[in-house]
Amino acid sequence: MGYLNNQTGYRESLLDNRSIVKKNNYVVLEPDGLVKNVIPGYENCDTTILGCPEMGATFADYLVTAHADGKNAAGIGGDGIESFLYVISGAVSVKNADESADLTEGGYMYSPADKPMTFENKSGEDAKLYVYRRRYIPLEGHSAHTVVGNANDIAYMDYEGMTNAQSKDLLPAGEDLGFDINMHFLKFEPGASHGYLETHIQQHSMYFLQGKGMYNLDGDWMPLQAGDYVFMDSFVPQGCYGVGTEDYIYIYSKDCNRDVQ
Ligand code: UGY
Ligand code: MN
Repeated sequence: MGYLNNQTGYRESLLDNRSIVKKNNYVVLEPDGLVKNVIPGYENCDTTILGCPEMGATFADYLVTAHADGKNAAGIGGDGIESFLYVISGAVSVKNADESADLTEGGYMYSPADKPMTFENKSGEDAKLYVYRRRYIPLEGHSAHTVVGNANDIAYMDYEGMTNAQSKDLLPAGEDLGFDINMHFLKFEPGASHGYLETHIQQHSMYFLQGKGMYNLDGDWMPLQAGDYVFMDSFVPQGCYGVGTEDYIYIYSKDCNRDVQ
C-alpha cells in the first residue's frame, strides 16, 4: 500500500471517496475530491467547476467560496448566457443592469442572457455560493427577466400529492414561458421518497443542502448527503428516499418550456 500516504490523511479519503463519473449518464462529486480551478473573472475566490459540457451537460455550474473581498466584477453570463447565483452560506452583494441586492443565506439572483451578473463579498467572512450558467434558448414573443429572492421566504408545496415530500420553485418558469430553466428545492422527511422512478428528457444539476438519503441513479443506489453534487443527463432513471433524523433537502436545476432542440 506504499502508494497511499497515511501520514497526511489521504489514505482514508482515497478509500472512502464516493465520487463516480459516468459521462453522458450521471456524475456524483463528493466534497473531498473537489479541486480548485482558476477561472478568469473570479478574484479571491476558490472556484470549482462541477457540471460542464465535458460531462454531457448543457450548462456549467460551480461551487465558489468567496473569501473576504472575493468577487467576480467581470460578470457571470451575458452574451447569450443566462446566470443564477444561490448563497449556500454567508453573504454577498449581487448586481446586474436591472437590480442590485445584498443576499444572505438562501438568497439568489437570476440574470437574463443579455445581462451579466457581478458579485462581491463585503461581509469580511467567507461566503459559499452555487453558480449556474447556460446558453439561453429564446422563444419568440417571450423573455426572461431578473429575479431576486430568498428561498427561506418561499413556502413549500406538497410534492405530487405527498405531504412528507415537498418542493418549492425559485423562478417563475411555471407561469412564464420566457424562462427556459427553473431552480427548485426538494425536501424529503426521513423515510419519504419520490412516488416513482423518474425518466425525463430534462437534465439536472443537484447540490445537497441538508440531510442524508439513498439515491437511485440509473439503477445504482448511492448514499448522498449534504455537500454532495450530482449531474444527471437526459432520461437517467432517478429517485430517492431520505434517511436519518433530519429532512433531506437539495437545490436542483431543470430545463423547461422548450421543444426538443
Ligand atoms: O423535478 C424533478 O424532475 C425532480 N423530481 N427530479 C428529481 O428530484 N430527481
Ligand atoms: Mn427529475
